Amino acid sequence: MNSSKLFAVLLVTVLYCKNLNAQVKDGTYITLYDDQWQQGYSETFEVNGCTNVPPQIDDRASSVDTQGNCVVLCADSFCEGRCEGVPGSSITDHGNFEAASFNDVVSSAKPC
Ligand SMILES: [Ca+2]
Repeated sequence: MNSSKLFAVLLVTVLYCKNLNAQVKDGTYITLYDDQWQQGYSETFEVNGCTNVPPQIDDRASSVDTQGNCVVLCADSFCEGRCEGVPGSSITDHGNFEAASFNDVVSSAKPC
């Protein structure tokens, strides 16, 4: 096998693996709402590792729809500052962050 054939085989293998990886990747999507009880302005986004929330909902979230996933929400970007698991931790109700004194602070999220 000459080197250009070897290169072609490697390229195809890399592209195939990348594609395979994309197919098995299982994204966790959540929706943050500006108001309590999943009301008002909202942003739905993929939580893939530690993810900063979209700037439009930064420091605004008052409730969340985790779409059945367990997520950790943090008060600062890059999953720093105070973090609370949903469900779990002090946020036991997805609909009311105020009850956990966690209103209008969420800046990042990560899977549990
Ligand atoms: Ca809010």
